[in-house]
Amino acid sequence: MDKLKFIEKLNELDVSGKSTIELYNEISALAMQCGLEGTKQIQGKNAYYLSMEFLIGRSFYNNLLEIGVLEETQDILSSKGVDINIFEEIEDAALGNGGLGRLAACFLDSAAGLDLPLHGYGIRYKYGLFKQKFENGFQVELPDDWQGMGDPWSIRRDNEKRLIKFADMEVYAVPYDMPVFGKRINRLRLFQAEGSAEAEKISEVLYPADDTEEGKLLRLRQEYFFSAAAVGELLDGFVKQRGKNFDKFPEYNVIQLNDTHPVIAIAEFIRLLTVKYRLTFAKALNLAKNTFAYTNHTILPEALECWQEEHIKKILPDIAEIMLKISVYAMREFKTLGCSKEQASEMAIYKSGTFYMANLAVFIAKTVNGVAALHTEILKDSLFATAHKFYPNKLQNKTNGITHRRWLELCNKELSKLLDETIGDSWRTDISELDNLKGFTDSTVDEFIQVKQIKKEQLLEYIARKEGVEIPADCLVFAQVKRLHEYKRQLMTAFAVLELYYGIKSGRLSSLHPCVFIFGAKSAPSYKRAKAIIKFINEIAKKVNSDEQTCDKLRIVFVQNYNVSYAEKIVAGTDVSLQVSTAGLEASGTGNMKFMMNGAVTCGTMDGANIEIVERAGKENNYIFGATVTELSRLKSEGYNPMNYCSEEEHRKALESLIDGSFSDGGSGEFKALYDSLTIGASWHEPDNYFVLYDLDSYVKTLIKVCQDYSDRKTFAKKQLTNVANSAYFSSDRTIKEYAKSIWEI
Ligand code: 26V
Repeated sequence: MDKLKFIEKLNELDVSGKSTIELYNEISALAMQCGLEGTKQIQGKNAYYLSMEFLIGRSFYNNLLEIGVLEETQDILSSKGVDINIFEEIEDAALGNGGLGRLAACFLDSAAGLDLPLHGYGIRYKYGLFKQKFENGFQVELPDDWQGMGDPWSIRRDNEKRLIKFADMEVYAVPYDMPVFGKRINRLRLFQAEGSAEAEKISEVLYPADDTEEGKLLRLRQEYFFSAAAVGELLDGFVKQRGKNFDKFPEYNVIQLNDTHPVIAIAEFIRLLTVKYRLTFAKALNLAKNTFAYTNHTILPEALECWQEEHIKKILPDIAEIMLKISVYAMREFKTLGCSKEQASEMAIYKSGTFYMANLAVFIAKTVNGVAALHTEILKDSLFATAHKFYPNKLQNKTNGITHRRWLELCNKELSKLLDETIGDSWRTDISELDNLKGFTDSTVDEFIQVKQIKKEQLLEYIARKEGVEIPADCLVFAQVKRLHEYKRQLMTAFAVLELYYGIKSGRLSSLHPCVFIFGAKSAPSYKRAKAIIKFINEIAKKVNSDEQTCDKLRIVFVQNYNVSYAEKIVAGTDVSLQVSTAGLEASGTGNMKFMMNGAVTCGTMDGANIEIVERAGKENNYIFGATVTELSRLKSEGYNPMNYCSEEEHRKALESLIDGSFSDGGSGEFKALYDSLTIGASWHEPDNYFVLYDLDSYVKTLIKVCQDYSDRKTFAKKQLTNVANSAYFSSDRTIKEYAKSIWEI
């Protein structure tokens, strides 16, 4: 890396008359040129992360930070009359949905920072996750044309393209390489589909609608497309460098499968070894067993990939055949291990016309990991219980993490500076140094209060500009930002906030500290209930914010187009992080960690990584409420009747507001559908299957307690700072070190 050259060239740059996009492209290109100088060649063992999603966010500021020229760039540009913040109008690359994709990006960042050879493989979608806006409170989706701004951080590698074959079409996978800067430079390689118009559809959109057969096949093509391109080049590359003694392949390569989406890579690996390189099936399968590792990110059955045999046969007949062979092989192995018929059936890769990709992954992978302690226990006890019994050494826990470079250094320069002054700046390179904050003094607490206030004002100003909602800066800020899903229970927060509103209005809660609830979430375009929840919250916001009787006490805002860049502002300016999923269903959560590191307390359930957060920062410094996994399983076995939990006037009123005309769903009937889902259920589920009404009472009481506690700002700030001081564990540097040691052996 040549910093001096970059600075020299930036000084020479003529900025006059250039548009923001032109400047962005020119400065980025300069950084690429200088940043890439001295790139090391790969030696020894490398790890490869196969993922359908990489939610990298905006690269500009992050890359300049990693190259070590962010501050200089700011100064030089400012001397030329250019505010570095203008580049915030550049779109960020949203090649992912939520936590799973963002985790992949954090992992790449940490590995590069730790000098570990981890490289990503994925798809270069033409359109990332849709852009969201609200029209009359309803979500409207717009295409995310991120490449329209230029793509200065990628290098197209025409000469390394590969031909990927389907039964009915052939398509080129053309690599685009994005460097991942850190102590070393790693590579994120995204493949773009090229060829016929049909073929090019493969890399057009993230998550094509899969409610039709055509949509399902397209998704299957996407999964095979990038998995095959990745596995193909790894095998060919190995042969070129080291010859055909594949026994050595696992000594040099390990492939991490990010969820079930890329699991088809296993079948392609075996296909290539047997067909192209003429190995026996048993040998190829054995090599696969020593090469692949699998991470599970959810226990929700609807999110575990399954493929109909007819679909795979139609476009990938050889892969179908290989998977059937693996299945037969697995059944034989299960038998030798002494499995009963039922046990074998639970682990089966193929059952009556369907392939179960999670079972394929578990059978082949050397290690299978969950993403938080509770989640891993649930995998061991439920989802993969049988596999765990017969392969007791496969399952491991790797609690998620977040990169403290983006999620503290970059998004909260003020807090970072306070840390430098308090404990020295070595935490930036060795996050465990953050532990030294634990004995913080009173004066640090005062300074922290000031920092939080500054970040809050920046956030509220931004929201006022973007959303047109003014929020007083003395507010206590709550935030619930994450994908919209029923299990995450944004609807429960909506009910709770309504109860606060009615309480304030009636005078019963008149002494509450003024507060604001910030929501941010995108709903899958076809997920009706999730969209109805967005509309419901927007309706509540409209009513509450315009009520003169209460609006100096309570505000609500649902920000539009929540994304990585918005998240950077929200996590820094928030006091209370809402993490209220139904116990057992949020595998980990990573937003919870970002908030913690920026000094927000967690108000949440005993779920996912929340448990580990309060284990470290102390229950007394956070606000835990609601049913635990054990309580819920008891409740389920006894038979849960939600109507028994909303007899109190306040809860009843909140629930009924869905149907009593308090709010309008524009005549769509969607609010009634939400109401029914809670009160009578549906053909596919019991009433209130996420226990919203069960936990509502304790949720409201907890929120009131938070508001009361906040009135003693200093004591509350101590809780917040204690969270910062205990957050080192949640840096993805720690997570990556664990993967490197006990999974990848790099
Ligand atoms: C996807 C879908 C798609 C179909 C509708 C239902 C549904 C439900 C859940 C999912 C999630 C798929 C996997 C995923 O994104 N998991 C997230 O992974 C994060 C990183 O490990 C973790 O922090 C989150 O808790 C987990 O939800």
